[in-house]
Amino acid sequence: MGITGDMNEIDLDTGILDKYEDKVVRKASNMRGFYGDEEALEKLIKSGDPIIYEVYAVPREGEGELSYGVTILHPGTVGGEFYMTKGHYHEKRDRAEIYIGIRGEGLLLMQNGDEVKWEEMKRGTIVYVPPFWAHRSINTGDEDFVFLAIYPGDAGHDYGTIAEKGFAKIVIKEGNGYAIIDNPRYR
Ligand code: M6P
Ligand code: ZN
Repeated sequence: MGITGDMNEIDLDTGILDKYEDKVVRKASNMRGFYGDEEALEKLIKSGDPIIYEVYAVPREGEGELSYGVTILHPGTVGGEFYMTKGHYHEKRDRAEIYIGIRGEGLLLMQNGDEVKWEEMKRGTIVYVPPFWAHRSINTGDEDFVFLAIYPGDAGHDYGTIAEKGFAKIVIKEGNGYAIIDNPRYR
């Protein structure tokens, strides 16, 4: 890790960034309140508190700039719900984002008010998250789901709205695949 210049390199097979300035690690204990089955989450925390996901970012926070980062979302479930990111709106709601799939498979769940949509992602998938849409990624596979995200430097992360209300849909394991169902806890 160190201060990066304007050039960087990503290993397109692993998603590993040569240089990054911010590393965020979210363990099971950082995800309290985000899963329907709170008991299952506490059990997971007690059994070693595994890392759910890691973000390696190069932030450029000024207006007009772009930030980017790689997220490595590990495989697993909590009470039937797949491992996922917290998800957020942008503090500046009118800021968009682009996701590029690198490895593994997952979903990008998006929400604007009560309206929900999603896209499947794998290596090479590009998804445009329009302004005003909250976004959460979900690992629906059995290996790491890795993607690159690029977003306006001044977008900011608003986690509060999602932490309070959740997404209107949750993604659960069903057989060898997944099902997207109404979130019974959605407010
Ligand atoms: C993507 C981007 C980042 C975000 C990360 C993890 O890389 O959208 O801005 O931080 O995913 O998601 P979250 O911040 O919702 O935990
Ligand atoms: Zn974002």
